[in-house]
Amino acid sequence: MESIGIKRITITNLRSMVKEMTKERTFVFIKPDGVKRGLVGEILSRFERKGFKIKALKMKWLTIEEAEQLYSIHRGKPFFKNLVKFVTSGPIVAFILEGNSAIEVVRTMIGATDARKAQPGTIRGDYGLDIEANIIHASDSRESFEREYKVIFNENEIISDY
Ligand code: FUP
Repeated sequence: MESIGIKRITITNLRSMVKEMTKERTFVFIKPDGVKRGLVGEILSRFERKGFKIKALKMKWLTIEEAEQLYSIHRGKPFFKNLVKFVTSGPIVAFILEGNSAIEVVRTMIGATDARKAQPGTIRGDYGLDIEANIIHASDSRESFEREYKVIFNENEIISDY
C-alpha cells in the first residue's frame, strides 16, 4: 500500500513539474488605436479563451520616456519618432499572459507587423489596416519580455498563482 502511495505522489509531482517547466510569460499591450476603438474586451477575450492566464493588467498613458524605453531597439530608425508619438497619443492597456509557449503563440495570434498583410484570424489581420496603428504589441523573445514588462509593471503587481 505504502509503495503505491509513493508512486502516486511521484507521478503527480512529475506532472506538475512538467507543467511548471512549460509555462512561459509574455508582455502585451493594446495600443491607443485599439483602446480608442473599444477593442480591449474582444482582445482580452481571445487570449482568455485560448487558455492564457492574465497575471497582471494595467491601463496607462505612456510617457515619452516609457515609450522610448519600450521601443529602445528601434531607436534611430526612420519610424522611431512617429512610433513614440503614436503610442503616447492615448492610453494603452498592458498585461502579462502566462501559458505554454506564450511568446510564440501570442505572436502568432497577433499576426504580421503590417496589419494590411496580417492573416485573417489574427488580431491585426481582423482589426487593422496600418503598419503603425497596428492595435497590439507582444514581446518577440524572452529577452524582450524581460526588458519590456519592467517598463510598466513592478514585481509586486504580478499575481503569482491562482
Ligand atoms: P512587431 O514586433 O510586430 O510589433 O514589429 P516591430 O518590432 O518590427 O516594430 C515595432 C513597431 O514599429 C510596429 F508595431 C509598428 C512600428 N513600425 C513602423 O511604424 N514602421 C515600420 O516600418 C516598422 C515598424
